[in-house]
Amino acid sequence: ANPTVAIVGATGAVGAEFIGCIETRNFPVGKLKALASARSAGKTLPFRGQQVVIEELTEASFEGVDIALFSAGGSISKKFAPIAVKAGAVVVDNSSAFRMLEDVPLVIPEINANRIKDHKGIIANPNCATITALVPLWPVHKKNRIKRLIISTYQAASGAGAAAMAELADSTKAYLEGKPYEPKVLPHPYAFNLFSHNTAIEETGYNGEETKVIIETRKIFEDQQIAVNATCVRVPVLRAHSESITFECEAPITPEEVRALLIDAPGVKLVDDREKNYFPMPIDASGQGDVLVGRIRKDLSDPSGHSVSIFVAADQLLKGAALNAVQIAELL
Ligand code: A2P
Ligand code: 11C
Repeated sequence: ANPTVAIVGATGAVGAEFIGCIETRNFPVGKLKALASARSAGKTLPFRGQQVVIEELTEASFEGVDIALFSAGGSISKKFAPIAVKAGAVVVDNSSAFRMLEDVPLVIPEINANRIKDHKGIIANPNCATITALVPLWPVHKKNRIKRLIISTYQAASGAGAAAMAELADSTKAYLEGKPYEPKVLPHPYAFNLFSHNTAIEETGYNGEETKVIIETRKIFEDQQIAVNATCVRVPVLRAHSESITFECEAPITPEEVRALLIDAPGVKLVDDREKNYFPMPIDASGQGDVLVGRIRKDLSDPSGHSVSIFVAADQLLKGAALNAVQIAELL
């Protein structure tokens, strides 16, 4: 029989995309359980032409569930993912709660699908900024080890949830109408502005998002020596993250070699038209599943010829979150 699938956080920005990906990819589902907070219980959402009644997430929610896709925040995952596993479900968790645990695979299917089989009930979906960078870097790393990586991100509202997307729209409207707007979700004015990522700054001087990119890269590439520097910034874009990436390889590498490695790489689409000045843009990345890659060029600050710079964009809610999780579920 087809599996019973639970969506934890079904009313959220990622939750809606879990359901969208299940529909568009024809993921076989016997029964869909939509779980959210008590605030949403009793409301309905559409699934394959029918209305599914949203249930309140409780400790009893996972009876009979085969696969549970979680995206309701780290504390909900911490409490309820072990309960789901105990009830017999396999959890694909989109939060950061379990990513760095040794017995939890951290999976990007294009890179390390082979790790899925090691799971003990929970498989972690990486951070969206990590996924967006690593999908195009993996074919390079496999061929010519990347020893150093510098990443600057331009991250969309969706990474902070549906309420942050609404805040971007509402505050922009207020700004254009000359009305005051008090930020409720993000810590700074969002309309016509950008700011350092809203996660807390740690002792290192790096914020939580930057630290995730650094440590998740090492775990996914299974390379503890790779040197990573990240600067993560929130920009007023709705749902696709962009990133400027410079990487230094162990052996010399040319932009042409990088292009050849990426042209047929899974999950990658080259958008690199110098004549038309047409490169990856979040508006093009939105709503599709590939990481767009362009601006492939020599890093002129490294005359030794070991370094290349690229610019990438990917839908944060799809490849950055829901699509990656559903791809993992498909492999399960
Ligand atoms: P709800 O809509 O009922 O609050 P986003 O990432 O877009 O902010 O969405 C967060 C998701 O997590 C929503 O589906 C939200 O449901 C869900 N959620 C938040 N708190 C809880 C909770 N205590 N129990 C279950 N689901 C929760
Ligand atoms: C953002 N990447 O864009 C974050 C959202 O660790 O999964 C997801 C945080 C995480 O703000």
